[in-house]
Amino acid sequence: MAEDQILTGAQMLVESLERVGVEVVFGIPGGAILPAYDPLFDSKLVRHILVRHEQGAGHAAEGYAIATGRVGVCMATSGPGATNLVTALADAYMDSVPIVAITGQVASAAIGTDAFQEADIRGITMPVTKHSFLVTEPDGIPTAIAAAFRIAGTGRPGPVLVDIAKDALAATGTFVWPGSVDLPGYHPVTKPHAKQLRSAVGLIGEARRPVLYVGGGVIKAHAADGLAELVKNTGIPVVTTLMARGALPKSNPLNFGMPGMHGTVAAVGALQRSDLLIALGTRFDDRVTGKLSSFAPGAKVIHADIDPAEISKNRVADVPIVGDLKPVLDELNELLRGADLPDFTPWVDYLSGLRQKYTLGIEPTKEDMLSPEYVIKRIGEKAGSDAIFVTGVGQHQMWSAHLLPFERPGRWMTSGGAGTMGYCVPAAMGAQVGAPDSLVWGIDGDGCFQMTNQELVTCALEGIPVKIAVINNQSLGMVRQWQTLFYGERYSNTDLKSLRVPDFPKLAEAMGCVGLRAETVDEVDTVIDQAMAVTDRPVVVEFVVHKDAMVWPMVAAGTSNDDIKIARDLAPAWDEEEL
Ligand SMILES: Cc1ncc(C[n+]2csc(CCOP(=O)(O)OP(=O)(O)O)c2C)c(N)n1
Repeated sequence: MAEDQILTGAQMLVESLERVGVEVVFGIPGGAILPAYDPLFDSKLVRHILVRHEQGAGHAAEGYAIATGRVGVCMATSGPGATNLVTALADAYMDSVPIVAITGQVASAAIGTDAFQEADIRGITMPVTKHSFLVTEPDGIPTAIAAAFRIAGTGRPGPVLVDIAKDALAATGTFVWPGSVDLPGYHPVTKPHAKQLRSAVGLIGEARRPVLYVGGGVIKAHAADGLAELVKNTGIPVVTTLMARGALPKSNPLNFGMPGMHGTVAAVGALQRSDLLIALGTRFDDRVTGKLSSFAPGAKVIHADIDPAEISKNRVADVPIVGDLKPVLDELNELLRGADLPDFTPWVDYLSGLRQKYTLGIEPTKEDMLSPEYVIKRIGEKAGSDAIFVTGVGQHQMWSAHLLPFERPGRWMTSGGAGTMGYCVPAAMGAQVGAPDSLVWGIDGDGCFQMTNQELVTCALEGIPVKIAVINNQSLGMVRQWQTLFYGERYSNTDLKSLRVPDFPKLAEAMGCVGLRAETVDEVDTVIDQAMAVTDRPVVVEFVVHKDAMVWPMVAAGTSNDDIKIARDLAPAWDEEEL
């Protein structure tokens, strides 16, 4: 389309979305956004996927963004449509996922009058968006869209809201596409400071027990290759947080697994006994640090992150490095290539000993019921490391984080920061849209699944053949686990009674999916094979599992990582003298 044409604001919106390269929008129309849906109907470039709940649109945009490395897009009308997006925006904000949410707003003259379906969505979402715009003139739409995509996808990625008044969509103006987007005050620092990098190398040279504490930022920065090289160059052990599973292959002997509340003994021990944390794209989250005052007490800290606000937020950094992790790692590798580093072998041997000693065995059944860990492990083994895995939140999420085959970055999607139940099904839908040729397995809890499973209708009708495993322990398992451990086994309101209500396979069939169920060990592989043979429809597989399985190891909330338990009332022996 030629520049300087007279268009409606709605046409400008669609033209702008096409210009920034949007392929797909997940959304639901309504009064205030309706003008935008009219030209969208004609777009040859932008596919609109009509979801069943706006929260689903938001998580789908997240799944799409993670699967493709692009900015995901969701759209909703004003008021309740927009407020239904809030959870997904908060989720994307906590996990630094680049999405743009476009919402219709009541006509500009009615803003502030409690008009029908009016909600101050900018105000509501201000704490959970990287930035937001309220557009009240058609001419403001192209600039807002260009800026929103730039902000969402650069620096530390995150969600951006563009709220557009209905009259701005309906009115006409001259379409002018901004050649460059001028954003005063927005200049993410990407190039790390050379002096800081040299200081980091100095600290590494003095360390005896260093650990690479790797967060999701490494994956966001597409810096996994640089990390692999750093590990190879230095022999420094690695722990990868929940968001960083896949940043280094799980099979790498220097990968000691996930730290944190449900981390491995080796990973938690590595952090606690370290004398140097090299923290990369991670934020010292309380789920990793446990009681902060006793976290890694003997360690100096090198902290590299693209967001300066993260540095020294929870733990003071001795060497702060602000920058994009790709150049950070490339330049560190350059400085460390051929460097004469201390021998870290005793330290690595100590951690390898912990890993060997505290690897948890997995039994297929417990009291004749399937064990959830066994089911999840089998799904991972049969799907393979090229599959994309998406989870809900709870016990099944933690078992997945331990047991799936993480060999590549960008194949793992989970709600880490917000811990949003209901994330799995819609995020898997978005991932499958972004990666149509990939095998996408969602691993969900029976509680989580009941929050957003209606998006399987969307999947069935739109030809999005995700596979969802419902790990049915008939309870809100993670909460039940806390009740077992900390509330004297008083199971207040965690029993979902979901043995046959809902009947998950029948519910799946009703939504246009294939529905399967496994209750015995023999059935597990059979139903996984059957599910993988279906390529034209979504599949839901219910695995009926034991409800008393617990996630171990565990650091109780608010306690020190030193008090990690490997089973109820059972602490690891640290064998300090071996260090
Ligand atoms: C939206 C939302 N509500 C409540 C919670 C609190 N919560 C965390 S885990 C959990 C239980 C999840 O149950 P289920 O989906 O069955 O998974 P399981 O733990 O049994 O594997 C709850 C209620 C949450 N994280 N998110």
